[in-house]
Amino acid sequence: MYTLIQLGLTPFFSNQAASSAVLGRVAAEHRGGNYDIWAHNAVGRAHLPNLTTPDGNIPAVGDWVVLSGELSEDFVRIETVLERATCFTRAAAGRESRLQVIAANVDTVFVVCGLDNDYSVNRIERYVARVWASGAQPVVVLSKSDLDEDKEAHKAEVEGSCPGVDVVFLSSLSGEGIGALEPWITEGKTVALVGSSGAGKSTLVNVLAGEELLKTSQVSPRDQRGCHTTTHRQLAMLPSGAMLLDTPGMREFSLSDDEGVDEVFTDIASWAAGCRYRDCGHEEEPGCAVRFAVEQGDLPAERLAHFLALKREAAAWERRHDARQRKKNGKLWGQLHREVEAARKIKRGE
Ligand SMILES: Nc1nc2c(ncn2[C@@H]2O[C@H](COP(=O)(O)OP(=O)(O)OP(=O)(O)O)[C@@H](O)[C@H]2O)c(=O)[nH]1
Ligand SMILES: [Mg+2]
Ligand SMILES: [Zn+2]
Repeated sequence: MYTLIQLGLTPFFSNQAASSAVLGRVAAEHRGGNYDIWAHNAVGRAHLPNLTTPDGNIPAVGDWVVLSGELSEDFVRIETVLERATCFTRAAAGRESRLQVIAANVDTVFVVCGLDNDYSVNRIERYVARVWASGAQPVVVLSKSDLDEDKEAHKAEVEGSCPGVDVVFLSSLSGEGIGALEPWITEGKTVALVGSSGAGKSTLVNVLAGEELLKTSQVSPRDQRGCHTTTHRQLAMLPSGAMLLDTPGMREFSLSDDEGVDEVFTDIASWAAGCRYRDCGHEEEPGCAVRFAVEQGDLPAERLAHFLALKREAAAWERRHDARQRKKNGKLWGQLHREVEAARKIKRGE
């Protein structure tokens, strides 16, 4: 049982609610609008009858919410979702242009990547960009160091590709490097773990918790892929007083905007300051200092290629989203027009 402060409550959240409001934090989400809630010295369930709050919000794990009453009462409802301090989202799978909230109000995101077949610098860059966009601090956790002879070189490679981001390697099996996570797992802080299925996220949570809180399972021996063991997002309290938010492994996800991309590619941004045109796309434009840096061997061509690919991908998503939005607005106008026409007919007595 914990106080709200221990659960991570700060003035940013408490200032948004009346002092008499019953606050809680979403610890897990279940089907049918049911949520596990942590509140002041209480844990329990709350319900969201219409799947959204009266003001149209959908709570996510990590959210601070206003409850209709104490958790000890029957049928407690979630009334409001408080504004988020940070929010890690991704473009939802499928063609629909929708954003999915993966983790709300986390201080740090561990981007977990296995030092086995899972290892991919491009994927790490993509995740780190999303973390920068979320407002949380990214830390790259290279897991399964017991399987990798070149762990030092891989760590250096990731440090080079994500300037200013802490990178640690560790093994949940041997215990190597686990202590390096201490600065981020302190009392009242929340840390989300994201990455591919089988990267070792839940195993790491169990090691840090000192008990088997979460189910884990082996990656497939054939293609070394994980089998999506974790199926829902969930908070876990550590002995250190930090909260870990375990998430289901994600397949490749696309970027919904280019926020955070420049933060990962700060080197390209600083070369770009020398381009002739302020809005240089670093492709065909004359006087491009970025392409010049590549020609001079100061910037790896693959790094520029990946940067441009992420920018194009974000632009494509935004275009699709805009198109959908226009269609939706078009429908709305059509409906409004029909309603107005119907009202006129009634008025005219037709
Ligand atoms: N060799 C080695 N194996 C590890 C390590 N950490 C995790 N594993 C193994 O990797 C497999 C997958 O671990 P999980 O913790 O279930 O992976 P996950 O990231 O939670 O996967 P999903 O829940 O599917 O997203 C398990 O068989 C673990 O035992 C490690 O440090 N070293
Ligand atoms: Mg898992
Ligand atoms: Zn340029």
